[in-house]
Amino acid sequence: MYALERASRIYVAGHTGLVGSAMLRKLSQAGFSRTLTAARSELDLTDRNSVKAWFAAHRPHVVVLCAARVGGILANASAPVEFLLDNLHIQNNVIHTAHETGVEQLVFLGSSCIYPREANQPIGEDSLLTAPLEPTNRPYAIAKIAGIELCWALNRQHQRRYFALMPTNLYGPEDNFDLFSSHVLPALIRKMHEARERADASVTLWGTGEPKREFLYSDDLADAALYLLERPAARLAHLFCEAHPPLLNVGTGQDIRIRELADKVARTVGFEGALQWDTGKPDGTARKLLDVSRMSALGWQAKTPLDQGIALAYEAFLAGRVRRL
Ligand code: GFB
Repeated sequence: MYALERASRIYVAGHTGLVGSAMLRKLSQAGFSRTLTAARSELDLTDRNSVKAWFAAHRPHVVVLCAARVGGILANASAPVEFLLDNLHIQNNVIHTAHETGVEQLVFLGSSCIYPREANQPIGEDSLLTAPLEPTNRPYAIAKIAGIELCWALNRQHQRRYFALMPTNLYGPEDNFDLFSSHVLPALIRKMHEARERADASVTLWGTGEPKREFLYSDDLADAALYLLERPAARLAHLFCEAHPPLLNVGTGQDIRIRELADKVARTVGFEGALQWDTGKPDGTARKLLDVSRMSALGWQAKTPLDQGIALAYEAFLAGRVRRL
């Protein structure tokens, strides 16, 4: 297995997004000096020939694949074709080309929505493909499951060491704060911040507020990815055993009702008005708490408590550290 060195060429695909930017911060803090990135104008990841030419020119040793079409519940439901096809193109091009150019280690990023809608809670890695998916994000989930399968197939057939991390709902700097396409936490921050500035009496949130979600600060996910890349091969034997797909859940092990999350965001932002719930908008899955015992057994735990993370995300929003669409 490739031993990571401070001089390794690590390609972070999707470096301007929520996860990719966190990965760059982490690698830079840890002293990796040869991180590779490519602007969208320079490299279209949906185009196989461009990806091949870029890999041939830059020869990364390791790839962290953070690039993806992502979005919240309504974005997924309103553009199912793009959520399926863009993700399949990006991941097929990057993972396959990485293999063809001899990249020994690759981290692929998925999402907890790959698991069945009615999975037992907390959701263990073994529940993959055991029952139907949540319909609001099924196209995205199926693309991500195909990416896991590709990593697993390359490991079996070509002795690669490619693995996938399944984070729970992420948030942090460089998040998408667009009110239609964002995830819930950035949406709540922006809605309540703007409502406070306008002195509105109330904000309208989506669904019933009853679903529960688990939230992970993006820098914690980057920390987990680097932690695993630096582990000796023997410690990761279970991850690369042929009988199981090479995936690990990454989360905090704790979830919260959307209603309670809204109260926390209101306190952070200083919004004192009322919360109204638009029940015409979808709730999505009722709960998706990850079982993080495999990561815990490997010695890793999330470090950022939710209250601190929300404060950091709000600071980033105020400082304009947001993803431009
Ligand atoms: O974060 P979110 O958009 O996506 O929504 P999912 C989480 C919950 O928050 C849902 C509620 O029950 C929403 O109805 N919510 C309340 C809001 N107010 C708002 C709001 O103003 N904006 C948004 N966006 N939600 C996504 C998947 O599912 O999770 C993706 O669609 C991915 O594929 C991602 O897996 C992690 O948690 O339901």
